[in-house]
Amino acid sequence: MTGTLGDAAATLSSAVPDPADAPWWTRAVVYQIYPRSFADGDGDGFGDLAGIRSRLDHLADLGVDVIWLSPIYPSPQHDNGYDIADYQDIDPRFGTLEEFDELLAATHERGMKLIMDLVVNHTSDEHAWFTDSRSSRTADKRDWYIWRDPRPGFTGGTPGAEPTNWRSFFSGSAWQWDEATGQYYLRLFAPQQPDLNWDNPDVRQAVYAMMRWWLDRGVDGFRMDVINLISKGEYVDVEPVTSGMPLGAEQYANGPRVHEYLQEMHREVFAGRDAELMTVGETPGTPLEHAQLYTDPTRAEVDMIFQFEHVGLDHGKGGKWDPATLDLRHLKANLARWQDGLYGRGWNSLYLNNHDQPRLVSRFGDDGQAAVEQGDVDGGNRTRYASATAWAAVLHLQLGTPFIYQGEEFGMTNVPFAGIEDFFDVEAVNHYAEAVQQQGADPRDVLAALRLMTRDNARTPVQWDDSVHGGFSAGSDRPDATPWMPVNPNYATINAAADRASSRSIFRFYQRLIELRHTDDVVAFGRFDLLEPDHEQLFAFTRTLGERVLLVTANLSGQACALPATCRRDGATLVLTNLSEDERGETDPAVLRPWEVRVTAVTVAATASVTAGAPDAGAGA
Ligand code: TEU
Repeated sequence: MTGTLGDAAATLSSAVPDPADAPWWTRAVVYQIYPRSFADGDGDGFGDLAGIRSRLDHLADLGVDVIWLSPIYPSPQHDNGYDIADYQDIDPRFGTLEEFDELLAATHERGMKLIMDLVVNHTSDEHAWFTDSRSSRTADKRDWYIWRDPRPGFTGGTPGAEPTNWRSFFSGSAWQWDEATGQYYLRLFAPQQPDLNWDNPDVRQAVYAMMRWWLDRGVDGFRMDVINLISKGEYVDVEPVTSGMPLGAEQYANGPRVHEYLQEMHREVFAGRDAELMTVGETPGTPLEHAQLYTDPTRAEVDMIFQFEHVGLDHGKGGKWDPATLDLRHLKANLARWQDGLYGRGWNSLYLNNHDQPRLVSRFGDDGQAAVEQGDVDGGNRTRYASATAWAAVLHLQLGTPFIYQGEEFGMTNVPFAGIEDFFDVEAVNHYAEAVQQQGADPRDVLAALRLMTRDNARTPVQWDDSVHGGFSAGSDRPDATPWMPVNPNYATINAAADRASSRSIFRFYQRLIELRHTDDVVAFGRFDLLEPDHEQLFAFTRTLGERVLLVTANLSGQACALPATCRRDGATLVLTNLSEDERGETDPAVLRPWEVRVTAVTVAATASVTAGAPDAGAGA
């Protein structure tokens, strides 16, 4: 393991945040926008800043505090913008810097903050830095990237000549042959995404200057893309290990100088203004021990990270493309370990989906699509509502900062992709090519895995209403513009307008969860304690802050389940449920219905003091 864990761990702080002076983001909820697919303001079938601007009130109504924008910078879009050709401008498909400033102002006017996506482990191969670097071996910026000679005894560009046996996240080797200069460059992702050499101080200073430029423009922080991969170790072959990370990761995940560079970044970019800002590091392949280092406030690295262990528990031995059934006990154990492990030491982010993961309700819940196909639209929507809200509650009522991915707030589902031609994502397309064409896998098996796990499940246009293409271009002068990616065919019944008009509204349930985090400090700061860890249907836990205890009990299955005595408290007050008015009337305190969530509160000192008539517990229904 790299990154000097030992001695650093000894110096970790252990201070539970005091609600009185805790950072603002400890009570915040973040909403992620994937601009390509959020809303099309100019009728070209491609999402943009004008489209986002036109839907800001949807976010303000939801009650979120921060908007995270996935990349909007000039990019050839080989990886949908995560291949940046110019860090200090806006891709014309999304708009202009002026439009960005207007969007930022409109966001701030609504009391929300906006954080940008910082993608600095790699650039686009069309970035001027790389154009210079690949121009010749003696180019000024040659050392801004990672170049290596072919493996000794091999002719460059031939199989096996790659400097090490490392693999890319997007299939194939992590090295790209450059005929012109006769060397390979490292690219952990696509060939069009060469890795920057962070050991070069000029690279770091150029990145810090760019970050300060955006902060001076008024943005409120950054989501940092694969920030734990920036410090590489030894460029040597490695033995295959099953880690969910590509071959070679042990040489660059949480590398030797990563913490040093993040502390330097904090000094150079955030020092003196970090109280108003928020940073979240995306850190695939990061164990809890490193997370404690990254998020320990006394170390001044990042405020929180995205851990990946909990979104890898339904990956079989063959990794993400070998889907396996999720065992709820494993997920509970993992989340509880992170809740305990960062309590008073760092800070968690809370997410179950984003632009890289399948849709939450389809993956973890029951999206009701099977029932709909049988003609039972109501039944399908009822199940989708119940399972989406049950999972939302168990996620949002944990300790940490919740992240909502666009469309999650009204239960968008995975997509019934037919053939390989329906996929757009470089990760999926490359995997299919490698598995079928190179490894001779049965295309039906590969497609079945792609349908379940592809990132494209998260990338279809947002379904605003039941008008043409789900209203994706409704705000433009060409509302029937053909979207860059087809809208999910279920948009006629699953869309924001229908959900908000429904008696069972997932949107209203999220509003209630966000309101609870804003108003009840036991949600933002209470200690987490898991109950019934071995129960296969039930996810139950308490949150305790002083005398106030919140009890969360959720049946995360399609079958009713008895509520153990450990999960019942006398004199408890109902705070939140996803049951409708009439269903609540027939509730059996000892049984949870399929996908029922029940949140109650007690005051441990004197139960009598529990506030009678707590605000309307029955959100959404
Ligand atoms: O993702 C990094 C990352 O871990 C993912 O590639 C992940 O391994 C994969 O999606 C799981 O299937 C970040 C961005 O979020 C992603 O969209 C980019 O493609 C990637 O970095 C490269 O910038």
